[in-house]
Amino acid sequence: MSTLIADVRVFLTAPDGQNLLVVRVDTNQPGLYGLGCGTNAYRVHAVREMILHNLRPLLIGRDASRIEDLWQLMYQSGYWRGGPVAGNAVSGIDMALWDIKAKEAGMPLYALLGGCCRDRLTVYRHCNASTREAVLEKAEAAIASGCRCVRVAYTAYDGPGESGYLCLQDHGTTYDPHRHMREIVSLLEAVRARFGEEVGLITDTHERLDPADAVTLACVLEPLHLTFMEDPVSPEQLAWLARIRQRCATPIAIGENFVSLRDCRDVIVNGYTDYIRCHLSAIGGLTPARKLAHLAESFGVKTAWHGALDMTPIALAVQGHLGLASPNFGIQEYYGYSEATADVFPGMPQVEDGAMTLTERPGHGVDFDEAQAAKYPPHDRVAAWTEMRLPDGTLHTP
Ligand code: GCO
Ligand code: MG
Repeated sequence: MSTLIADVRVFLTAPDGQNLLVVRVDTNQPGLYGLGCGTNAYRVHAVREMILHNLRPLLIGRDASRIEDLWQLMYQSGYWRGGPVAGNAVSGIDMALWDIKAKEAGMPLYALLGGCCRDRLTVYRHCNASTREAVLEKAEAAIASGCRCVRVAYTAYDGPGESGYLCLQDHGTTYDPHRHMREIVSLLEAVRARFGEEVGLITDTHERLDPADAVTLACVLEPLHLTFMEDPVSPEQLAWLARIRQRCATPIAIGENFVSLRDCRDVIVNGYTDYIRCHLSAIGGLTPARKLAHLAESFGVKTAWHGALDMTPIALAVQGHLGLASPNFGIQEYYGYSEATADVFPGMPQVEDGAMTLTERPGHGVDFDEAQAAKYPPHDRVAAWTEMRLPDGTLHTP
């Protein structure tokens, strides 16, 4: 008997403060369901509406085993294709369908994807703080726990007499790009000097700099032998990556805010990046991510999928399974979720000795506790960090 899609449900929850979106696809087989992540933390309601009003009616009664066909059907069913929201909606369903298929096969997802080609999924940890000492302390703790690679940044610089923030991500109001360049170089030098060449170093430029400044920074950082410099330019300015390549050997990682496979394809085939790091819950899920991993492999590019807190542990697990089965896995971003998130997502990935581990259960291995999730309702807070301004008040578009 075919496994048919019986229902598609959507759950919103915010156990770590970020809005998360979980998709549950039920089947006509008793007890067989799949879970996926369709999180776009800033647009969860729009994604939910699209799933419930457009994709659910499209999918009910269809054969759940035909993942590729259903992906194509969902992708083109609204005539205008692509973009965030639609990409998130498709991602949530797609991951759930892979979960169902692996459960039916009785295999952990990585086995279905071709099996392990490595023993460990090396992670990098975030060591962000507002002072150099605090960053060094965090890096020390991460390294002592077995972590072999750290991503360092000032989240804010609010020392005495300072009028604003040197802010790379959160909590900020004012952003001074040139100060960012100066401060990040000396911070990275300090971390390198303290921990030596054995430790991998990452910095996230977060598309904050003008492209010409990003070229300069990449050149200045060359002697520090970074694992990578992340997102030096925005998706609108990808052509500038060519200049970085011409000028220096600092490795580049890009892609967390790409929503089109065309953006990824161009940076891969042009040799603009060393790592591709999309948000699997935005690009359409595992189906396109597998294709991307294969494309990247054939061009000598590694994966470093986006692993921030604005995605569920389901997406993190799916990335992990893909990483285990991809010869060109590079490194996995890992923030670390709270206890509250662990209660909502039993079986979520864990990190030990600098590596991420997954359960061996059939499927992606992460479950969803609806009652726990209901304790953390979603919110309508406006994201403050995307309204960052230059010292003269100009809105600074990341
Ligand atoms: C990262 C990212 C994130 C993003 C966040 C936006 O490298 O992990 O830059 O921290 O800022 O995902 O919501
Ligand atoms: Mg980033």
